Amino acid sequence: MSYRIATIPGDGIGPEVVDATLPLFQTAANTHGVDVEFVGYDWGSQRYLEEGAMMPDDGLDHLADKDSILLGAVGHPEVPDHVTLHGLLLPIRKGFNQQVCKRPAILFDGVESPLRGYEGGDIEFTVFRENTEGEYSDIGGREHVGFDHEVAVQSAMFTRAGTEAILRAAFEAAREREGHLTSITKSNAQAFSMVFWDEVVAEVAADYPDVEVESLLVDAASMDFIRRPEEFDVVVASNLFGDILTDIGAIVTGSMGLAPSGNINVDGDYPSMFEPVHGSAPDIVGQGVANPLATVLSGAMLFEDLGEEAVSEALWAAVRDLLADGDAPRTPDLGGDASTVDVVAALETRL
Ligand code: GGG
Repeated sequence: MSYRIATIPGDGIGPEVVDATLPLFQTAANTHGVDVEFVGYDWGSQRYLEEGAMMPDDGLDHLADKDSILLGAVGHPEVPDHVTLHGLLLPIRKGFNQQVCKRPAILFDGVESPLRGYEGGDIEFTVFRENTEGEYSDIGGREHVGFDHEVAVQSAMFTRAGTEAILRAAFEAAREREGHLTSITKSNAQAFSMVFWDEVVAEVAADYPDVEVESLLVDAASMDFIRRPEEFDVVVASNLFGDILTDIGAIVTGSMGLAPSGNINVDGDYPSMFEPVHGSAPDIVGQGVANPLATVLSGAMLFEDLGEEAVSEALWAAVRDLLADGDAPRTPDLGGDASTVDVVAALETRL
């Protein structure tokens, strides 16, 4: 098989982790008889500063004919965060109907959790985050700007189709793992959207009698991600709650630098997009020490999504093996002093 994959390195450490890992993906693919062509797009904050837009008006047209998309990071000290998100990341997620965001949190062998008493293999869950609506809906506005009576309104929109799509994806995953599902809400306070969410959970659950369902308020869930992370299996949450919870999931499993994600177009009409959960990390940009493993695992998820299981498995196995080896190089976020390229080179030898 042969694939064309769009790459958008983006801002900050995005180009460092994407540029370093593309040859690794090429090797993994070729080793398993898969051809890959990477088509790069230098969109992001630098383009915004020079031309006034993060990507061209017809940006989605450039991506639409690709088999998949790999993105690095967005965020720049001189560009407001809402501009970077609304100028690049969100138009792709929404424009390509990537309703399902899948974010695994795994405590790998050889990685230390900041939580006492946990070791490799103890924590492994996946958060399914609704990805195109909810609290990220572009509905609202500002009035009377600059006056004492200035108003800002931001509405959250939950559609039946979007809510059902994320819930079905999560229930399917729970069934496949023979596991259980935790639905996150704030339905005690948000009596419209979250009560609706609970109702759709109950409807969808009727189709999955084999899946045990637990419901948690997001405040309790945030606490329990730290207090009892080993008890989670498949977690499903709205756009904002999912974003917040996945940062907690990343840190309790050792580092933001290990957390991959996939933004999935479930009906296959448009390309899906894969990206490390971490942002552009301006504090370490240019030092060459960004952890490439979240990008490598995002690539593994990308190949799995394309149906290239062998390539995906090879990348997962290389990462597992590297982390389990106490003598292997690791970047400073994992307590080592290796560079991004050292880690990629050590992975290359394991493919
Ligand atoms: N690697 C993706 C990235 O740069 N994310 C930055 C971010 O702030 N994302 C917010 C979100 O995923 O909603």
